[in-house]
Amino acid sequence: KTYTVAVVGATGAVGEQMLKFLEERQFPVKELRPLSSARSAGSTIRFRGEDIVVQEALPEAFEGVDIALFSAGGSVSEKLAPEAVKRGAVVIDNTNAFRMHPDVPLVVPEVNKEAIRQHKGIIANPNCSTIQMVVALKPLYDRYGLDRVIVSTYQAVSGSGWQAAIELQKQSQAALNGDELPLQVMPVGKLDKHYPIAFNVLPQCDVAQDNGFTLEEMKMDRETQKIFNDHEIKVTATCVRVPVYRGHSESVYVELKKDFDLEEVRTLLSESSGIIVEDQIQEQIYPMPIHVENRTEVFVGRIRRDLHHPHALNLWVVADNLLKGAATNAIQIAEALISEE
Ligand code: 11C
Repeated sequence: KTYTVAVVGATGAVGEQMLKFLEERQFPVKELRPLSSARSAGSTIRFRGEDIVVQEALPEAFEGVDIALFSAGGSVSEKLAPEAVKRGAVVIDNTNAFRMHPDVPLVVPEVNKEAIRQHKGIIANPNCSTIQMVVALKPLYDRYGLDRVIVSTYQAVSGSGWQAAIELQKQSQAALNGDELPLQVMPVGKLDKHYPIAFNVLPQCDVAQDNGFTLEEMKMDRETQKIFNDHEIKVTATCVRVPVYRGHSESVYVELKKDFDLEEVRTLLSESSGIIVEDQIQEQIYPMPIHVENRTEVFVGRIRRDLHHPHALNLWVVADNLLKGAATNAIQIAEALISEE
């Protein structure tokens, strides 16, 4: 069987990777329909050696679509995902729009693939920072039980889209030339106040919440509980933007429910699907964003027993935020979906 697949946000940072990945994984595409805002409509994308014109994402564009991959921002998904579902498509949504909706499964295939079956037209792809963390936590959760997690992130600018990546480049050049820095996107494009990301770190990756956390930090807590279907897991996150183009890194402190053997932890992680362990600090071997670009796995290193808590360990987790953090996970969901048919 082959499928008509729409990609909404086809010209964006994640959309581009979705197209590339559909092609690389030989997803059974009968017709590809790249969709975008009116501004980018009319441009072309290349898919399987052909130039395909990008159409404006209007409700009618979903006629005959089997699977619609959305990555064009929450407001676009809110407006158009129901239109796609109405016309018979299954939506895999990469935005925050429906993730917490009780009828919408939130899926990381390595953790809760079976949740896909409960969909009522929309399946949500979690936030990039959550995805890579839960992939690393899953084997530990299954073997030892998970009590609490304290995570600090080091997030790449591409998480905010290509405009942010361009801003990092322009600011870096301007700073080295001693010129005034262009300030338009970071830390949060839609807010009025902007700070440099070049030669800086920004302790804000999304809008502020009333409790003093940012939305990105709250996503890491709530999404983790929903993906594991365990509302006892406690996640405290501090999300930070760093001047890296691609690849989110995370320092993760994990309190398990029982004691563990460190070698067993290394074996468990390295034998788990989607994880690569790079952990030889004496040899200076550990994951780094510069090494994970275009890789679909989650990389784990710096695995060490906590100095104080008897059941706690510390991990360093790195993944390509545009791939496993977004496009790869979405296509894996699509693959799992069609494998059920
Ligand atoms: C970032 N995690 O790096 C964000 C991007 O909820 O899907 C993805 C936002 C989301 O800024």
